Amino acid sequence: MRSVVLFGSFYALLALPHALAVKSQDFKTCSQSGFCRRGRALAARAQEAQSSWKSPYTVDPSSIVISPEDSTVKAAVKSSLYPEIKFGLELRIHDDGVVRVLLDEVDGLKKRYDEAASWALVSEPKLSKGIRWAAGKKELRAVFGEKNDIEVAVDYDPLRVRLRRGGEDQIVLNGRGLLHMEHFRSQTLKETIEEVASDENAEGQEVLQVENVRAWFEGDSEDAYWEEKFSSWTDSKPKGPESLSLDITFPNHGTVYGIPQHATNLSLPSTTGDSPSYTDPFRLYNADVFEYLASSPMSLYGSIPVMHAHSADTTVGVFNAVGSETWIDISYPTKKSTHTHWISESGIMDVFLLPGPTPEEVFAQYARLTGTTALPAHWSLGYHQCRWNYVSSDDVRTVQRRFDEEDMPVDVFWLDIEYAQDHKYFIWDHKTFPDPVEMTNDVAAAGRKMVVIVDPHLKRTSDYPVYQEASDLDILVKPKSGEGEYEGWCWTGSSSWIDHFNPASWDWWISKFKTTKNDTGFSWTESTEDIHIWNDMNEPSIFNGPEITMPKDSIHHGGWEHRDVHNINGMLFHNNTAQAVRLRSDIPKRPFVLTRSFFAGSQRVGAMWTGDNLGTWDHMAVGVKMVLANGIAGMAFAGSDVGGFFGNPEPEMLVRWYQVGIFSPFFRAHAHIDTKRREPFLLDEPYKSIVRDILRLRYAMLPIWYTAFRENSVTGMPIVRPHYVVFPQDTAGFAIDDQFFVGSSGILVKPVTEKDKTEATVYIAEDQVYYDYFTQYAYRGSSKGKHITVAAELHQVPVLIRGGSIIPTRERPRRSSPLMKLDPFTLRVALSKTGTARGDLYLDDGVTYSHQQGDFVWREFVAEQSHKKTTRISSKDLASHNPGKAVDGIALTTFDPKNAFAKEIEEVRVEKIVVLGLNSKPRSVNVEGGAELKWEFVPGVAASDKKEGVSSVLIIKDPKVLITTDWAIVIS
Ligand code: NBV
Repeated sequence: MRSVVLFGSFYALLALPHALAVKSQDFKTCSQSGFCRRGRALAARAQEAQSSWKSPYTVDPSSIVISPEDSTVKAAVKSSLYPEIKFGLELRIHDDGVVRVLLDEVDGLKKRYDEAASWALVSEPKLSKGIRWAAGKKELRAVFGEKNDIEVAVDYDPLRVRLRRGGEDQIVLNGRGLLHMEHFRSQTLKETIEEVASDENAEGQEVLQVENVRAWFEGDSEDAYWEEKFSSWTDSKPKGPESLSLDITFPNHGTVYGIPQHATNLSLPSTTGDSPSYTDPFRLYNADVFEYLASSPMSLYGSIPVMHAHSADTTVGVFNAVGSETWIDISYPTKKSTHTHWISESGIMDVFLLPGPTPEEVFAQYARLTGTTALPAHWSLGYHQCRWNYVSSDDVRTVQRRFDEEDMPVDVFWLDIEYAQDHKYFIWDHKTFPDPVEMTNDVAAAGRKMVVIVDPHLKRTSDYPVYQEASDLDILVKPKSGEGEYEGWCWTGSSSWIDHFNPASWDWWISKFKTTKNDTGFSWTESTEDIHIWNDMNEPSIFNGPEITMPKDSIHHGGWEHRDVHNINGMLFHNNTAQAVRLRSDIPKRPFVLTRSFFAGSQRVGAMWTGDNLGTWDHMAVGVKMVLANGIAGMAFAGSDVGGFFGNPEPEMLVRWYQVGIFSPFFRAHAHIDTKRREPFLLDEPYKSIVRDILRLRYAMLPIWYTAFRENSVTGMPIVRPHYVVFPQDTAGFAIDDQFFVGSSGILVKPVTEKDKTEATVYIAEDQVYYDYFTQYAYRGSSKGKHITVAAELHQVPVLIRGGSIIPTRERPRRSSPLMKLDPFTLRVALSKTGTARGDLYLDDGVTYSHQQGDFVWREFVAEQSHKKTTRISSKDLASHNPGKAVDGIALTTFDPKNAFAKEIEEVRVEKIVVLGLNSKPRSVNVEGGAELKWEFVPGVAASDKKEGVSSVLIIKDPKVLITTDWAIVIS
């Protein structure tokens, strides 16, 4: 158990490298969790029985009800083990081909939790019309999809659900017969059966047989059905056993990704089968795992039950909408198939089958279900400087001044828990922060923001209005008795937690963030609209709770146990906080709220980070993989603490970590309270100058990041894209998780995450030219895939531009990103081997929601070669050229390229165009129909050459064209 009393020595210990080790005894292994043990034992019995194993679950064909108008089908299911228990199966086909499979107990003794999907889904999905189901003797089938090539089949005996394409099974539920929905029972049921057995002979015989079958399927003891102990805690389990075991097989996919968050490879290692990589299943149970391991299937702070299954032919996905603790075993019986086994503690079965067949379509299908990342405030893509803690307003001002003196850009300064008096969030400690509003205004004067922490634990004291009001309103989580307030221990000492599942808490919580006085009691008048929020500890982390969290038998709104909603809990706190920040201003502004805990759907709310990583090379490397995995599951706005939270990174490590950070969607440096100060201006040379250049590179590339965020907000395509997403057919790249592309820009990055490196190996999947971003060296890939070696001295981060891309940047160093609003652009035209290129650029005011009314600029740049051996580079408005496609819900047919935002930036110029890989020195370069421009040509390797070497470079200085208007430049 953690203690907050031993502050000094406790923190000091954390900062020491030798003390860095996870306290694994604080967290359950599968064998210490009753339902996981039962689920795995079931799988072991099936494995042993091999072909004689048969699932006891069957569909009653006579019960099938097909409703053609809304494409659903319902059927009664029973288990031969418990013939008296009724289950209901329902299948729904959505209009985009996603199939939703639900199974619940009917008329049970109690109700299973069935609301997980309703928190995750953006809205109730639209169902497909007019699907024709055919109920045969052995199976029920429907064929659908745009090309009529998807088929869903429900086998009756045993129950099995199969999603098929091209006549082949893609996803199979219960194919291995591990489905088991533990029905609600009374603790005395077993005795009743035994009585029957001894009382009535003939029938008794039958009951005994059932008992034997039960033992064969379920095991012969009631393992942790009614109570469970872990360490010093007892879980009272008032509802008894109610777990759900489900096997999901991908018979034609040999690689699976997703189910964040775990510190592990992107391509998920096996946990069962022959020589598994891990011995425990992957666990999804939001947890504050102190000093987590850099490779482990253990739970971390967030859980997204989404998995991609991938092969060179197709990609499919599953979203298992369950909010309770879930363990997932993975094995690869062959190179081309995957077995997974999902074991959840409670809840109905509610599984969405995503048919793909490409990664892009799986992302779109999942995005239609749970939404995309809302387009964030532009400034939130800048650099965030955090530390536990900047100790006073003057400290904040000094840090800001030092950044300015050293010409280092930064957008946001953060305050951790020590700003708050006795950790009563919102309440400034006036001894150290006497002037919070003035301090924030000083930061805002340079276009910057502050982010201040608000944790979910409320100090239980009547002099804390936030707690007192919540207590008076009776909106706090209740203990297992269902009466009073659950009390636990956190930074604040004795604490209680708002029940964000209770709708009565929503408006009240929103009112706490108002910056003016209102009649709902406390409001945060000592705050401004330049203060945004950080939600930490929302798993929730509770120092004296089982596994450092809330007891599972605590009670939420509607009488649900915490066990049912644990993994959703953090998302609701995050969501309600983001709503509050959005609604505090008269003209709603995009909120920035960082969360540590998350669930499916959290992407709609804001950014996440990977929690308390360690200042080690391993943690730096795994952070990259974790950010990629989060993107696979929709949580695209992700990053890891730059520098590592624990420990004191040496300068080399810190430099490398900044190189990782600038290529993360969320870019924040953070450090534990007992670490040495390590703001980049404190570094000695040459490190300081190297980091300054790294920060400036992030700022120069903000147009690329913002354009990638825009695309993600519309399509769900990840912001940082692993290899398989970009080259789904290249089997050699399926396991690559240490290099990635930034959006659709064509920027390929391979950060260095090892000590003493001077070179890096980058995998190129295609027969294309790739240019070094800094040296313009042209590398050649191969259609068979090729590894190239690139220079990676400490000041060099391997960044390549894929031939065929046009990269917009803004290269004037500024103090913060809002100050770049009117800065000119540079376009890097990286010609493909056939002499073409394209790129796009999205811009808007970055703050309000006016882009949803059409106030934005979306340009496409194209380089083409004409027959006369001229290269024409043009810019056109992309929005009005894409009628029918929606940007954030706007029908682009009504788009006005001269909208209010476009007018604000109408004078913004393109100040430089750099063309890489031209064949020869041009004779002339001019704006189409206009005068000759100023240009310079350095000969070198051409894009169409076979050889490698520094490419030819044409620099057009001040091409006299604007960013918002159509133009063409002709190079002949
Ligand atoms: O609020 C203090 C820290 C915070 O700095 C960190 O980023 C969080 O992940 N917080 C955890 C609480 C405890 C850390 C030991």
